[in-house]
Amino acid sequence: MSKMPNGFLWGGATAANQCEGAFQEGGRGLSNIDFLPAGEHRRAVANGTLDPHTLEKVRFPSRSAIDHFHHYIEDIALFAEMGFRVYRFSVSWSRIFPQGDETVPNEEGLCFYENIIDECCKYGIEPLVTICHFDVPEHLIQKYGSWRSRKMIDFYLNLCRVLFARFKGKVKYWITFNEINMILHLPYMAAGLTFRDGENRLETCHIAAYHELLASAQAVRLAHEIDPESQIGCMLAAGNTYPYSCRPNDVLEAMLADRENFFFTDVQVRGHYPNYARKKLEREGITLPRQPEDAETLKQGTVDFVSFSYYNSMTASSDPNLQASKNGNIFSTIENPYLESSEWGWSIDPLGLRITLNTLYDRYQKPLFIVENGLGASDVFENNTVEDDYRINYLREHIRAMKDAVLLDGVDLIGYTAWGCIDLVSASSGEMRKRYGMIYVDADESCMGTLCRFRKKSFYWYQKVIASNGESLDG
Ligand code: BGP
Repeated sequence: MSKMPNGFLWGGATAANQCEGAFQEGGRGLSNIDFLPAGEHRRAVANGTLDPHTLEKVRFPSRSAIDHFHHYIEDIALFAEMGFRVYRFSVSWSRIFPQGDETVPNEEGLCFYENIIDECCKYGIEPLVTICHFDVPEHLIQKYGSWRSRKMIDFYLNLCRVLFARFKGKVKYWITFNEINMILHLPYMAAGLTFRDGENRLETCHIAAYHELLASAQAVRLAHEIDPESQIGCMLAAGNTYPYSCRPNDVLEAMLADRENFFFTDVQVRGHYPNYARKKLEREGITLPRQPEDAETLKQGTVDFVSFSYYNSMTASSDPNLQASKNGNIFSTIENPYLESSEWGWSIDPLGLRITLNTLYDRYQKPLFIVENGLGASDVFENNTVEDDYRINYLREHIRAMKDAVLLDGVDLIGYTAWGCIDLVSASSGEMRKRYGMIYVDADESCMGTLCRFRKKSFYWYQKVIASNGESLDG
């Protein structure tokens, strides 16, 4: 009994902005991600404090990335060879609506995604489509101020309508927004938000988040109307926060930190703002631009499943002397002395995945989907391959913890997609050398190279894991 249940969806995940490149081909318009530079200014741009248009002599890695746009046939063939049953990818909004506020979509952009989906179907791979993964058309940012404007809901729904209608019967699983909680941490990267001097950032972020939550709820209804078979999910950057000690004050801090994230999924699963969030907004003096029909919209648009990324757990303390010095997936946190770290300083905590799965399942009682998990590392490419035992170890331990959550604890889990199954540009750092893939891409820090694809050792290891439905983890 150490296999995953029949039909478990094993696979991998990418995002348009980190792999497609070809930023001006096929009629694509510009988007926020085209202005996220590599190097020292990236963080300031991503959090909305530096206007990227003022920068000179910087490189924008997403513009070329790994050129998946021209390599998708070969890439999907490699995914099929690994045995993928699901491939998670995102659409680039500005490929379909180059400006964002048109009424007629760009046919060339739609054809591109149709081809990807058809390639997947050819191999029996289930497409899992993220509608918006850190992606806002530049024109919508300039003209409307992005998600701070309620008009964004309609533009987003136009995109959804086109996608749902075109891919009805081919795509069953959809995700409305990637890591929706990221809007509070990296508002430009996550949602195209920049701020004026003196503007109340927190208020703007919460207003924008409110619009995204309304948009997500309406997308769920729309998907079900167009295709009653479709399953539509929310997506959270997850990972529980542990109390630094068993001091009740630390336990409280950890609970409050978790709520900063759960608040989004609480709305998307339960259909209303939880009391703790209402109280917090009240205390912050933030008034959301509520309209009379909104409460019903949120109530009617609850999701079918809860998907999430998991890279690391976090630690909280009430002791002001303990600083959040440790990196993690976007959030910095207090170092947990019991855990080791990756090269990029993210803590490694496989058991934390079992804890997160159980927490989410206890909280929501909805099917879960792990749609990102993996190790970013700098690989040594030799003899046309990479001996990436460190990646295999990371994945093995996380998959083991996932199996315990499902087979011992009874968590209902739809699937597991390893992040960056093919090397791609890192979201937080913009680096190419922070690689997650089981497929190596010959591209240097400037995304230059032959762009040839090579199978790493982890490719063959994951192939066996999938073929044995999770039974064989030792290679
Ligand atoms: C998540 C994003 C992904 C991905 C991943 C790894 O936050 O959804 O887009 O990039 O983290 O992070 P990074 O690329 O910063 O190593």
